[in-house]
Amino acid sequence: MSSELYNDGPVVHKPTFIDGSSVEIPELKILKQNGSVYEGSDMPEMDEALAVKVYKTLAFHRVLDERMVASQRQGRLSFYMAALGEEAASVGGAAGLKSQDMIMSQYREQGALMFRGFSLENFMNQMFSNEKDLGKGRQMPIHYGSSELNYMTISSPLGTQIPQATGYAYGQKLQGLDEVTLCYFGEGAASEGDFHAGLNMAAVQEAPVIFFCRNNGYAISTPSDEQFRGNGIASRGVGYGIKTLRVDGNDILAVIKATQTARTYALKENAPVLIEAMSYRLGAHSTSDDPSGYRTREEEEKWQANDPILRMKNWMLLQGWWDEEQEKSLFETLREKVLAAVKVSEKIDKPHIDTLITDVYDVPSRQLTAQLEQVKAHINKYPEAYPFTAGKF
Ligand SMILES: Cc1ncc(C[n+]2csc(CCOP(=O)(O)OP(=O)(O)O)c2C)c(N)n1
Repeated sequence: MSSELYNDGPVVHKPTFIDGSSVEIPELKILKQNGSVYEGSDMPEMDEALAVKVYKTLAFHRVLDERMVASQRQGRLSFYMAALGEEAASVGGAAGLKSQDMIMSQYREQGALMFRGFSLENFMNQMFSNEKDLGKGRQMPIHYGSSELNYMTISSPLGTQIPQATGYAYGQKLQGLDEVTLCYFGEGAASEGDFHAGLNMAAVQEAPVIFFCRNNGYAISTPSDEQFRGNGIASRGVGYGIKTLRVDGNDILAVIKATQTARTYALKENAPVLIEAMSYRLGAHSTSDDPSGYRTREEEEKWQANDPILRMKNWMLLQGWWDEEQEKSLFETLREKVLAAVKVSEKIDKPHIDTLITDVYDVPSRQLTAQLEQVKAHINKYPEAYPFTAGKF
């Protein structure tokens, strides 16, 4: 292929810069904050049962976040990351997929896992690193994963899941499966080299992967105007030859519609899609952060008025699919359940010490086995210094 391919623009005879202002990126919006729908909107495929499931997932997300931030403040939990104000992006993304699709995420997309049915106990056991944790207590809280639910285990290094998602989707295509991979990341992570590798590879290898960027305005304390100077993340998709959609990330109907459309396109054309969901990180970056040091109350208040959960609730009320009575009882029940689950999970034993060396390799090496014996001898010598493990082996 030659460069003639893309010389379909006008010819000029003086040096002429092109810049972002020559590309306008529309933002898909379907639902207004008062619950009414913009005239002429294409609605997502969603019946009452799905809508109720989506709404209950959003509510669970809000309650879990509130309770776990509080638990961390009480010192019961080492760390937590809430997704306050951004719940529609992850829940809506998962609701636009089929259950066989793979999801690879960053760390603020627990809503997708909730939508897929990861149990309250599974969330708790991971956060409390106890012996029932599917990840055997090895990772920090919120690094969930579930092979049963096609949700790849989260890892901390930013952006690494992006080229991996491309590879996974390429494998799905080669096997002729009716599946796509959806890969979540933040606008900060999109500055990593892995973002560029992953998108270019997906375009060239024609992989059915949906790149789903949550643009919430901040990467910890870094505002997005210190992160990049282009027109968000969406403008980059065009440069890689990837079909791109920008969507209001606080509009659950728009997010579901965008994801459903992206899935259909990715499967039919064997090609990637980039979705940029515009939102705002209303809470702190994590329980180790305090945003009052780098942004204003006024800015936060403006976004509080855009609450995605309230927006969906208003729509559900107008549809006649929800009422205030159900609302009250749902939130009360959820709060009780989450609190009860904390009390159970925090008391469950830590994983057995032998699991320290399993899964490093397929079979523990001789060196690892010898090191474990040394650790055990040490603990036996100073049992009072190891309250969780002493006396267990
Ligand atoms: C490779 C790498 N660099 C730095 C970090 C530290 N870090 C953790 S989260 C974060 C900010 C990410 O921001 P963004 O991708 O916008 O997601 P958000 O937290 O806003 O949801 C950084 C810099 C990391 N985990 N990995």
